[in-house]
Amino acid sequence: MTRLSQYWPAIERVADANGVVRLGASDLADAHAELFDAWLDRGHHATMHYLAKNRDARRDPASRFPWAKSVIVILVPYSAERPEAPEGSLSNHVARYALGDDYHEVLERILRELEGVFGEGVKTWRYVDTGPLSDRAYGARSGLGWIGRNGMLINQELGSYFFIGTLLTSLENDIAPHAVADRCGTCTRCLDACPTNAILPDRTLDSNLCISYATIEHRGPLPPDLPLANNAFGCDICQEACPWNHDPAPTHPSFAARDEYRATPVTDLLRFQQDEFSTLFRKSAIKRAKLAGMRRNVEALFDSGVVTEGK
Ligand code: B12
Repeated sequence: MTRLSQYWPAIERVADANGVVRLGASDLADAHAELFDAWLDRGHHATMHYLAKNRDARRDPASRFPWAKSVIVILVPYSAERPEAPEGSLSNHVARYALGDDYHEVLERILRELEGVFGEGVKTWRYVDTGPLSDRAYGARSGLGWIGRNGMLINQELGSYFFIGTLLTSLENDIAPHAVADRCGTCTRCLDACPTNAILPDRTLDSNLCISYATIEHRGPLPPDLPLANNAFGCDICQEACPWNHDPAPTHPSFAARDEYRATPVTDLLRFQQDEFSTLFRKSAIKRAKLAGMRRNVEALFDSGVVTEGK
């Protein structure tokens, strides 16, 4: 068997059993690779230098995996609701995607289950964020949504509060994507809401200005005069403003908001030792910011008067 459609019913079954809410497939062309190159050339990746590596593989994934012919794309929803919590709780200051388990591990596990559908002779490669490949570009190409004005892959029924996982396969793609229209229309709510004007007219963003980048990826002192709004880790402002997020899908169980984050005042992080940090953020994406980064972010919330007690 050499075509994806022959495995599709089994893939759909396994995906469904693992909490995947949308499934799609496409060929390997990334029709927008030039947009990525321009983004890098303008320095909009800030200090995320890893993104500038393997440009050839990004333009043509088959240059790295000569057997690769198609990509399967999965969407898995995270918590669209912030849990009820006392003022000053950690959960009030963390982006929704990080309220539960680390998505890298969860989506890897799901993609591994999907690989189990194929027998000997079918080659596959899993990507969750990890490779020179735009998850959103393939999500759009698979017909799972459109690239919104805020840069997010938006699905008409789900909104944008979901993760994307991709699986390269050696099978020919014969699953036809249904065409998806751009439904942002003339809406500019995300642009108007972003307090740092990080979103650019070509639907990419300047990471140097993005609160998500500053609070998660940036090392060292925060750029002066960059307002963090309410955020100690990540930022959802451009998604909160989006009208397509008003009726989101139920959360995958692994991404349910952790109770400990409601019970922990965000200012506790100022006094945390490394072992306390590692315990609270075990299997959590928040580990990426490191203890020093989280302390820096909470200090900034104090300095701007967003958090006033607990220092
Ligand atoms: C680096 C990175 C970041 C950086 C830079 C973000 C950015 N917008 O470029 C920072 C740290 C700021 C960041 C923040 C966030 N991230 Co992030 N991030 C990534 C990562 C690792 C690479 C993105 C990248 O290459 N950016 C460069 C730009 C140029 O590429 P791109 O965003 O993929 O855009 C391509 C498509 O838009 C494509 N395209 C395809 N078709 C079309 C059609 C049209 C008309 C247009 C204009 C473009 C277009 O062109 C671009 C180039 O190929 C991806 C995982 C991955 N490997 O893809 C996750 C990813 C994009 N992030 C994700 C998430 C959840 C977030 C946050 C919501 C987290 C948070 N709450 O703080 C924010 C959202 C900020 C935002 N509005 O984008 C999800 C997005 C899911 C979704 N529904 O879209 C991803 C896919 C991770 C995942 N596996 O689920 N992120």
